[in-house]
Amino acid sequence: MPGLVRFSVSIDERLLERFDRQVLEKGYPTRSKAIADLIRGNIVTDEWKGGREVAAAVIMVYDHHRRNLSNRLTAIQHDYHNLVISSQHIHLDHDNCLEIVVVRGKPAKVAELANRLKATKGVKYCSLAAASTGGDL
Ligand code: NI
Repeated sequence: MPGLVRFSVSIDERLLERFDRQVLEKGYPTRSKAIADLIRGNIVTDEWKGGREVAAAVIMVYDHHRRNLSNRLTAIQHDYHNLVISSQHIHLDHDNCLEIVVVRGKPAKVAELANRLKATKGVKYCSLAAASTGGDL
């Protein structure tokens, strides 16, 4: 585990005041933790742009009563079986299902899977939560 280093930054005073308000509002224990999170966020953005292996969750809400929909969504996931690590199905209520599909792979393939799921008729909501495999964070 690498050690901590201190460094100084020169920044516009008003920008720092604004940042410190955000740090407070978001409940960060220290400014250092907030800055480290910003840097990590940038690294994850670069991982997605650079085509390196990433991790993500695809979250869907869909109509339980729609004929064959559950089977269609499962078939799409089988097309990407190399990506899919796990999936969880939650019966939200009598009519609605929520499904979380956890994936790991190249960003373009992950986005392709998410887009195919999203475009399926009967899917009410689908969102891709971009994450990282964590190695460089
Ligand atoms: Ni269900």
